[in-house]
Amino acid sequence: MIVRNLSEAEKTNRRIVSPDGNWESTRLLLKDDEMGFSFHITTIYENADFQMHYQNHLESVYCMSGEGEVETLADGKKHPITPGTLYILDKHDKHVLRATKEMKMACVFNPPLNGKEVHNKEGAYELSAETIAE
Ligand code: 9YT
Repeated sequence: MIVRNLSEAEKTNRRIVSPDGNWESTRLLLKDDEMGFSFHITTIYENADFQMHYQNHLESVYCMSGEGEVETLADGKKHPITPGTLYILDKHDKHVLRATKEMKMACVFNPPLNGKEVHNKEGAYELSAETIAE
């Protein structure tokens, strides 16, 4: 069994701060753990408004606190996000995420992230990235 704690992990290099200033993410479970998915606790900062397109990954995102919306760009639909909302990017959907209040999200990625990924210019993660050494 593997047991990890968020407050402890936040003090390590598992905490990744996005250079674009929109979010930070503590990556609690990664590819090296060999579970077939990764699991992160992500903070989307208040007033963040940015586009993503996970061409190489599927992602599910569960809102634990805060408030915002996610817009799918293919159809222009805006979905409100409040605590309890789960959005599932099952079609590699190009989307915009907006936070009206800082949001805490639990995120699952398939395939799992290596560790150090930040978005490329298309808002995707590359399949190869540096791992986090403990
Ligand atoms: C909700 C979302 O996709 N935020 C971007 C960061 C990502 N969840 C991550 O890398 O943990």
